[in-house]
Amino acid sequence: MRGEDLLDEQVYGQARTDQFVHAQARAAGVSRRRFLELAAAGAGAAAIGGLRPRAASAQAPSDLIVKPTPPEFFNELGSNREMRWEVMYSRGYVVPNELFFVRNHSRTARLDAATWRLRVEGSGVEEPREFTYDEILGLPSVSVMRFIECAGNGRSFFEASYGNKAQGGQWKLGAIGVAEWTGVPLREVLDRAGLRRSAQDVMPEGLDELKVRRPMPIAKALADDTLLVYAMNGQTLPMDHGFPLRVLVPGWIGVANIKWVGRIEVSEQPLFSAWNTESYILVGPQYKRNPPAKGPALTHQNVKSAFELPWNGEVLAGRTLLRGRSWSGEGKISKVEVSLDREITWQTARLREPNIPRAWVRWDLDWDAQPGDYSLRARATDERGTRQPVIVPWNDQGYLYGAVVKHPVTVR
Ligand SMILES: Nc1nc2c(c(=O)[nH]1)N[C@H]1C(S)=C(S)[C@@H](COP(=O)(O)O)O[C@H]1N2
Ligand SMILES: [Mo]
Repeated sequence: MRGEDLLDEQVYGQARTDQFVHAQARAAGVSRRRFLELAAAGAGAAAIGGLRPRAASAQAPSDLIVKPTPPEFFNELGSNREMRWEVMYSRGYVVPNELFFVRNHSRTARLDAATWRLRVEGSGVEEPREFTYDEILGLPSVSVMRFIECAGNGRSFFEASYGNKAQGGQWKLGAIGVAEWTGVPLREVLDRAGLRRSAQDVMPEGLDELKVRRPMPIAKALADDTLLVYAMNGQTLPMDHGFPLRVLVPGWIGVANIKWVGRIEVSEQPLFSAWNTESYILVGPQYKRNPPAKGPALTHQNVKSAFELPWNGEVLAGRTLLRGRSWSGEGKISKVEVSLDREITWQTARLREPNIPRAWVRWDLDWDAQPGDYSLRARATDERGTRQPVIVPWNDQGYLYGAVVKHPVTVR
């Protein structure tokens, strides 16, 4: 199969599943049919070492995140901090590091760059090797503007659509940020370890307590903008965002962007972890099981929009600029429409440059705001023609809520 085909979510998921099933069956001497039965009975994941996520040990909340996260900037959700969208009102293109959301499966790892090493190994490379921090800083580098967005961003809105809460942190829309990321193309490092043409999957692993790791196909690993990042908005990568080094996988779900990376496994075989079999997969009536994963593995983020306004907040009556941002994991935004009257009419918002693919576009609309209660709507269309729908199919873990959000505000 050609590499690019694997960038398609369905093709990737199915290809990997088939390979895995065959390999397991062959190795274990069981028939493919028997293997599928086992997997369906839940034995599949248990048969593969270390697939189940361990629970994070209890920590004092103050110990979970290093940077200050005052309530004016952030909503607190356990070990995570959600950016409040009103802090972006009238700001520039990027989210300053101090305001960038934090999503930690356990807690921020405190690493020392002097002793830190990056190990690149596995059947997909000829010469496994280690890199020091200085060696990484000495490699060719690039800077790109891209978003990082949690797959669970918008999860809380499943409740309004379905009357049930999806499992996981109840984010509104603040689990996203755009920054200028500076680092070394992952390709440069893989090449220096003697990347084999037969390499299939690349799995970066974090040095945090849970060793968070998740594979990507080689085609994505070799993309020009898939980076090993050491600077964020021109500053040394902050601890909470993965110091000394994190992965940037543009357009893909947040968890692909492994923080505190210490090891990269390159394999000629499909790779699996808890984060592409147990979580960050789609489980629900509309999705098929995909052994050893419980459902199709997520790849790209979808199309979303947010107003630069407080949630359930107040706006002063009179002429104002209604502002927001829209983004897509699959390309530039081509159109944004806003409804002030509960979807009776839609107006086209003005898009403001820059409009960078897999980052976001800022937009605005003149509004002569009259006193009253409003439920504002924004819907974006990306360059592939994907428009935000009215409703998205249910999935138990509440990923990829891309439907139009009803944003309550009061004008006084
Ligand atoms: N090692 C490691 N990498 C990680 C995580 C983690 O818990 N551990 N969280 C992931 C998730 S789920 C998201 S959404 C992004 C969040 O990046 P940020 O905290 O820099 O905003 O990091 C990803 N990388
Ligand atoms: Mo995430």
